[in-house]
Amino acid sequence: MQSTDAGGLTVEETFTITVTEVTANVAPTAIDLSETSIAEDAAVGATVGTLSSTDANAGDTHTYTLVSGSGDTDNASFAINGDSLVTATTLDFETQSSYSVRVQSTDAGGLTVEETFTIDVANINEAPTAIAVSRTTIASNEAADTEIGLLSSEDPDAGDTFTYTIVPEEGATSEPFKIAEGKLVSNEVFDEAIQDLYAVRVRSEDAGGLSFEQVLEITISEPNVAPTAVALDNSTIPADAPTGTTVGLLSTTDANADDEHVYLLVSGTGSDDNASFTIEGNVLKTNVDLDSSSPTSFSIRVQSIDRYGLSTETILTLSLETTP
Ligand SMILES: [Ca+2]
Ligand SMILES: [Ca+2]
Ligand SMILES: [Ca+2]
Ligand SMILES: [Ca+2]
Repeated sequence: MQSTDAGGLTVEETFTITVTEVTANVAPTAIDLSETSIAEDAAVGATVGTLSSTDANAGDTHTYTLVSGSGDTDNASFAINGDSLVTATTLDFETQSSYSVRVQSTDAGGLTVEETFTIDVANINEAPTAIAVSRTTIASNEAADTEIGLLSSEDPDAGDTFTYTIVPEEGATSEPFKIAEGKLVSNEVFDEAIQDLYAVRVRSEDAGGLSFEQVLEITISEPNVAPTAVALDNSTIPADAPTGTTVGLLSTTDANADDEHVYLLVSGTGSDDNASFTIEGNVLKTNVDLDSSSPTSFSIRVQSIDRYGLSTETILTLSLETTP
């Protein structure tokens, strides 16, 4: 640049002009969550992950909020603490394993972007909480190794598996019970006249090695006797009876009030029509299609076996209703 005065004298000087580009603020374009999985049972306030934003303005700062909109289903179960997404409730894998939240990032200039995240709750193993046995009685005089009942466990983890052991009484010299294949089994011959109630401490250990102990009470009942007869509550089959029609319910006469019975069609005298019927539990059903062209009288032979293996057999006569 040159400056000339009134007399024509000049001076020159060089100036450097720096042009600074002032970039306008633009909205953030994406939000990132550093971790999208958290273990179940984490304390309330536990950090799921850290939030960060993609923003063309270098050095811009961002604040995060949970906002309503698509994907906000589980916002209430979480909170924002600074730039951390944290839990606002205890997460239980067995109750809900996947959560959805909607997060907004607001930059220093007030421009925003929103994004939806799926949070997976990871399963952790939890200890069993209860033990049960399917039967709590055994008859006097039964041999050792008699099955008492099937053991089962309650456990928060679906599909967990369990190993059972007897926890001996301190100072005990013998153990009246043992466990075989998940069943509580007798280890001696009981006599209700001597002792009619026992307590046995059982431990259940789950597949992950966590365990629970519970005392089960076993009652000794009167000696077993064989059942004496099988009865059917209905012996008339409807006129048109397709395969699978229920005929009636089977029951057993047995002096042992709390006994249980399994029914079978067995060969022998009176078993002529066994093939036309089938038994499911204590329900007698037809095993062929019966109609007006079928015989009208049937004879079957049914065996009832009690819990300890004693049995009786009865011949039952059935008739097919004839259409008038
Ligand atoms: Ca910005
Ligand atoms: Ca679990
Ligand atoms: Ca478990
Ligand atoms: Ca019996």
